[in-house]
Amino acid sequence: LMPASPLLEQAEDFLRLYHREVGYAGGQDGLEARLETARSELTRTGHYTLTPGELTHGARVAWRNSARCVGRLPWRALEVRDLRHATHPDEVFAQLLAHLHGAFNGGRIRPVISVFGPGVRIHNPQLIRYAGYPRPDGGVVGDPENVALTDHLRRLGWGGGPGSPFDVLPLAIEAGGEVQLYDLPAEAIHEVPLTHPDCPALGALGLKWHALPVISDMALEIGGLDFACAPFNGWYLETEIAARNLADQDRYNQLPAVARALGLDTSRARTLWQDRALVELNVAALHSFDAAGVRLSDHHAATRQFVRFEEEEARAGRAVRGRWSWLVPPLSPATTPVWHRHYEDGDESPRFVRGQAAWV
Ligand code: HEM
Ligand code: NRG
Repeated sequence: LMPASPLLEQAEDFLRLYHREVGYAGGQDGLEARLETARSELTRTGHYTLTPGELTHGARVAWRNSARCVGRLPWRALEVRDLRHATHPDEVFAQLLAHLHGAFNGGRIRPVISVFGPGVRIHNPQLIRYAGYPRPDGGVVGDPENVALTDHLRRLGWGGGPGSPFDVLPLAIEAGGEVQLYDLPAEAIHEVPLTHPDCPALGALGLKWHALPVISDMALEIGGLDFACAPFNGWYLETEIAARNLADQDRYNQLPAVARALGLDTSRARTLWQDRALVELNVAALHSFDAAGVRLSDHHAATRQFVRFEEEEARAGRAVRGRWSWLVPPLSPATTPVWHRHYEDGDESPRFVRGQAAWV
């Protein structure tokens, strides 16, 4: 009899899940044989190795299990790049450029994840992030969310950018205990300037956002194994950019400027100038990404697709976990179907787990 080990148990759970959902050649015998190779590798080395097929399915299931993600319908289409051999920072950076290029795909964004080898970590929470520079008056030039990251990169030796509100930060890639900084070349960064279909003054505010959200601070956990560097992307939902990043008072805080561009009466909250500015900023984001040919979801389509995901999962006999407060969009929430539904939160493996920030 095997000594009970948590890693062995998690390995067996995942290999059984893989067999249920994908299947080993040879049916039940195939599963038993695979369990045996995993057990013997674990006994010999304290570790076991996922096959490329297991890694691919594990990453897709981690997306399917992401309770805070409203975009899960196409979970089977996630492209998984098996880069477990890559452990040198230069190689990691080159592969990240290839990831950005393939995922952007000329604007027809594809969901992609790159899974790197042991000892690799990216300090940036996303591959594309805008610097935040504190001003003497207590304000911030750029993205206030990234002030600590910006400071950390400076301490690692970054000289600083031109000082615009949208300076793209360099990447800090750690491998084998050593950290190196890399500037992203301009051709790796796609941005969309925001214009409004019938308010040119909104376009004149000089707002923009980057096309790709590539989350790089979450570990991918499959069958008890942790892949600390496994950056993934889908495409943006318009509310992420226009109802939060550009709108929140502790982010770019652009609603007052948008309201002025729209000529709204901002003297009292009761005119609903913030609400009206918010809607038009979201209209601008959808209009601009469409005009640029860059994929961007809207909260009505995305939430309807999420309900389809729930229906497909029910048909497959699987429970869907969800965190209501994250699934519900921050704009016109009660006009979307998820507002009216109940969700059970949960955290099943395979899953994505946020790592600790490198600077704390
Ligand atoms: C969270 C949409 C693809 C995994 C979210 C959020 C949105 C979203 C709106 C909430 C973000 C927030 O409020 O800050 C989408 C859309 C996708 C997509 C439209 C288009 C395909 C993916 C992919 C993965 C993924 C490909 C992983 C393979 C997650 C995870 C979270 C999340 C783990 C929680 C992040 C956190 O805790 O900060 N997604 N997503 N999503 N998504 Fe998706
Ligand atoms: N709200 C964050 C991004 C979080 C993840 N969102 C996605 N993920 N769409 C922001 O930068 O605004 N994705 O993998 O597509």
